[in-house]
Amino acid sequence: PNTPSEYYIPEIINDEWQLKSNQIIVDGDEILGEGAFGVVHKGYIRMVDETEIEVAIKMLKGNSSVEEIKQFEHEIEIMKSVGSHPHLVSLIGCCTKMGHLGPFLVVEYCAKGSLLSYLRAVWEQLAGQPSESRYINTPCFAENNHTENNFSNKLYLLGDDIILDPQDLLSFARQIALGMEYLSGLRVVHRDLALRNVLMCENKIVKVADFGLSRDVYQDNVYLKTGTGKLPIKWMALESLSHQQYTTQSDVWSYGVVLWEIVTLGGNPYATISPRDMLSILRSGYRMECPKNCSLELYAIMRQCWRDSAKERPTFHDLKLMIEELLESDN
Ligand code: ACK
Repeated sequence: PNTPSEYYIPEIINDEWQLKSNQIIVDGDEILGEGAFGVVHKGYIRMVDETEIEVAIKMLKGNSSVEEIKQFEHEIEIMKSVGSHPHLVSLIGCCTKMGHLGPFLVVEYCAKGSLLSYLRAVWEQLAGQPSESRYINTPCFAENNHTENNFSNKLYLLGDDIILDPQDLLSFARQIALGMEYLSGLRVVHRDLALRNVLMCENKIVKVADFGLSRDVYQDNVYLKTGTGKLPIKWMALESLSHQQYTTQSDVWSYGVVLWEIVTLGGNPYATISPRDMLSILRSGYRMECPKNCSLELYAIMRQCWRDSAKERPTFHDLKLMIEELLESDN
């Protein structure tokens, strides 16, 4: 039940992460993302030497429930305990006071936004127009399979002058596996690993974000409302759908869907299947097909991630090694 937040007085943890409000400059005009109970703003942090660094500031909306505030505080605590890793979006500071801004969370700014929107932009450049189904026109891993189109092996992102090639796609997959290997080593389960939660920085560096459970529903159409909140059904492992079990091995299942999203340049998984039918369809043994232009080797990795039995799926360490092997053989 939603209790109004005015009755909730959060604990103020005065540690080195606590920021003072005069250190923070929120760019009120620049909203990076807006979800059901939170907003992500672009902002700046003023350092002691008066320099300013770009940051992303995640804050709750005014009408949040106690449950939402508690979840948010939980996310902050998880981020504090995780520390920094090159492939995880790291915490810069926070404010747990209920001020006119607080509580809020300050994380590093990833200039290119989510990898999902980035790859969809690449796809649109290629195809000339948006489409719900992005199975085709993905010229990755083109040597060893049935290419329908004669694209060159490089993808050009016009306007930005960035060239993206098949190696880059594998490199994204590797970087995500590295971040997840670290997170799983700390026994933190992500629960919402999906391309929309992978952010991109300069130099084709990608980082896993939103690992504190307080997921917000920035893309309403992919989360299905259930008794316990909204769930990203099409990224969820069988045991998460059937028994609400979330483990590192269910994150591995989601990683398999992420691989599929990368290869299809931001395709919609199980596009023709209703979220309500997902459990029975997966139980019947159905899995997504090999996307056109995806190598059989990479598809075999996805299929291992989607094994019924959680313990038979690879670990993130195994996945990192498998992707590295593909990267080497592609050279
Ligand atoms: O694809 P986007 O523009 O990039 O839309 C999402 C949106 O907010 C909801 O998550 C953007 N976003 C979130 N965190 C950050 C961040 N740390 N740096 C840059 N953009 C971010 C994301």
